Amino acid sequence: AVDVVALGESMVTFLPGRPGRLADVPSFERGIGGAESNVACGLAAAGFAVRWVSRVGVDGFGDHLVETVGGYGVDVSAVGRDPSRPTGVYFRTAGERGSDGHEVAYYRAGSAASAMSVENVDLSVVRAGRVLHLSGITAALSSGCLELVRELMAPGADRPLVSFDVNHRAGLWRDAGADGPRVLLELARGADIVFVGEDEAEEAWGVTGGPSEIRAVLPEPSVLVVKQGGEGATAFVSGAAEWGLVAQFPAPLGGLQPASSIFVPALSVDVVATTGAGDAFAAGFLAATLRNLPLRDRLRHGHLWAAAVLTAPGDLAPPPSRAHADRLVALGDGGWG
Ligand code: KDG
Repeated sequence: AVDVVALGESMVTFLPGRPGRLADVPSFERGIGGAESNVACGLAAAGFAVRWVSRVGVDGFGDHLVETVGGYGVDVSAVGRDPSRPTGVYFRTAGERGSDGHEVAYYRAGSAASAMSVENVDLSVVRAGRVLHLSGITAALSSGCLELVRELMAPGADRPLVSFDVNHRAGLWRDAGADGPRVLLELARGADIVFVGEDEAEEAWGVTGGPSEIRAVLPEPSVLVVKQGGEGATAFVSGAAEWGLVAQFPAPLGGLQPASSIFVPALSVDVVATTGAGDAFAAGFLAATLRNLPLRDRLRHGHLWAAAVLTAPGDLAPPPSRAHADRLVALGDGGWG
């Protein structure tokens, strides 16, 4: 049985050999990135059965993505190849996403993945896991991708639990000429577990009042996780709909109370690069969800997995071992915040 299926575009990434403006960086190191495959790789590295669904070109970068993601133990058998479109790549500078001087240059317009659609993706393969992880990036890639995401999220007996990371990428929506914030809100409202950054919610929806105000505009998801950068994260779970989740998981949802919320502080670490940290957080939270851990521990696992990526230069870093993570989580509030 498949635990998690993640669908989305991945790219070969080029990480700067030194800090500075993109115009000044003379050499780059190759890595891989892509929000959804980052989640898939983390979960597979932790021993979960994970499938990544996407499309890549018939080119060396496509081979590299499939081989690398597959090397993490992710099932890549449903990744399609498109002979007429290239695999996307992107370059970036060092530092924090969103900070001054942080530059990202995508070369992904017209990529193989941006041409994903209900026609060339096998929906039953995507719906085959307990959890389907999607993000707002896919919705921004093309109208065909948006239709695919909408179709996958449509209510139905075969719909798995849908996890949705808002991942607002203003540049992509600008290129698409579409109203990103409106679409992202619509999609988030239809998901079961939603991840959103406090800064993202402000940028996309103009919500400035923190987690409770974000919950007020997004009351539908059974689980809403608001990431508050270096401060921590707040999770909200809701009553009626939340009990729908119980049917998906074998044991009672330990520790979840209807209509409750919990804040857990982040770990304080020396940040090397923030890219991929949100994906690692989502992977850690989902890993703990699949293990039916209490809500507080789900947030703690999210923070632990994020810390591993924050302290590495690339988009990906091996998650902590389960035994190690469980020991740290068990320290509780006294040893945590
Ligand atoms: O979350 C990290 C991603 O942003 C990065 O891997 C690239 O998928 C990517 C994107 O579209 O920004």
